[in-house]
Amino acid sequence: MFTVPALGYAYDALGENISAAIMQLHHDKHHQAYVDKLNAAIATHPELADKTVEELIGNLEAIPEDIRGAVRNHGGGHYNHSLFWKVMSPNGGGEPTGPLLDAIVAKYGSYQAFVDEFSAKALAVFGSGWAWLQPDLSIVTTANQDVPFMNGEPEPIIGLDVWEHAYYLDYKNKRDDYVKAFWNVVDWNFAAERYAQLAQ
Ligand code: MN3
Repeated sequence: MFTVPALGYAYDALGENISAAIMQLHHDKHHQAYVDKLNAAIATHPELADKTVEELIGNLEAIPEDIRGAVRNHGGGHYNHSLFWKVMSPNGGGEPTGPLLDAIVAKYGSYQAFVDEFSAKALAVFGSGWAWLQPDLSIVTTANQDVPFMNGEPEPIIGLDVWEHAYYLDYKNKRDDYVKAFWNVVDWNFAAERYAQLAQ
């Protein structure tokens, strides 16, 4: 049985960037719903019960057709949100350091140029989806709860949820203000660790 991982910080820890009301709803209700529906799908195929979420969504062709859509949507939702909670931190913000910063500057010219490009792509997602920083430092977007990892790509370093449920309570229709606030809470230490693990 899959479970929603603990946040690792208080609901109100991200301050005005993302309110406690959003964090509680997003973590306790939305993420829980993905987990519940993933569990319900897997319960119909006990042979999959021992698989990790990475094993499930990383090999969707192997999933029985009758639950493939559910595993893609709800397994993706579980994987993506589990990462998202770790990408943010009350001690986040600022700029990356070390090899990750060097690589970002080498590719984009500056940290700010990277932020601008990532933000523009996140704002351009039509409807619900995500923006991702991949280990090769490309910036890609997906619809719904898809993640490039589903298509044989490496796991992402960071991801930004641009579903309305991630920001509507605080920002209404102003996704751009939410994306700006996201940079204030990105945990670049976590991202640097993932980059060290996942690059190459
Ligand atoms: Mn979400």
